[in-house]
Amino acid sequence: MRLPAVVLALLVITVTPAHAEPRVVGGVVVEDVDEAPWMVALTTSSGYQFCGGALVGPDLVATAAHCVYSRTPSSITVVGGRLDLRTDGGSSSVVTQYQIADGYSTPSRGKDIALLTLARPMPYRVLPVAATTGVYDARKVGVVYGWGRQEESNTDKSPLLHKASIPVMADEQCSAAYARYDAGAMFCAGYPEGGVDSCIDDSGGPFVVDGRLAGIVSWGIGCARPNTPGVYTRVTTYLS
Ligand code: 4AZ
Repeated sequence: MRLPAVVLALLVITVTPAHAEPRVVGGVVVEDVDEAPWMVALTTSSGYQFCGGALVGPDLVATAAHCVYSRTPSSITVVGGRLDLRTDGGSSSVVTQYQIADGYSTPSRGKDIALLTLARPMPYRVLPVAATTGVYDARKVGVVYGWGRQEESNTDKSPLLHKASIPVMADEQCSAAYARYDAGAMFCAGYPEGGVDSCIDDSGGPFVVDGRLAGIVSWGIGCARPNTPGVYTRVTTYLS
């Protein structure tokens, strides 16, 4: 039997779960640098991307402490203005020094934030830092950006920047998921049914609410699992 294309399309739409596309996990490709001009990749000197970050000043990058604490500043290259990491577009700079939040030990204990100073300022629009805790109201929707895994157990990474919109989760729901949850240091984002999340190598990347840096990809159990949200550094606790 031959079905008209429009009927086939409807069948496909009905049987595809809402958040099933394998992208960040469940996201889409960022098509235009102007959508996220402040997004940067943290790479090794040989160009291997291991974390994300956001320009919060021309020569200042906010990222996760756990992305940098075991590395020397000069071994970290920051790449800006480049969506496709196979290209040499945009600009890059080594890090001259970094500051990690006082008392940082592991992501699940909080304080998972670092500020990197670049050897060369970058000519891109910076991301303002959230100024009020209203950005953490449950059901505010943020956008997370990264070059990380598109599925929890698939180590293939896309060289293309991805983004996904994810709602902030209420503290009570996050505490139910994680005994270690500390509402002063973190917040959670995710759907109860899972499907959309940050994942390995998205760490350090921005969670943007109302055009401002509200969170930094920090930790979680796996990626995009049901009732297992991603955990983000609560930026307003540490930066102003
Ligand atoms: C990680 O290991 C990681 N699903 C990042 C984000 C999340 C989990 C793990 C959140 O870099």
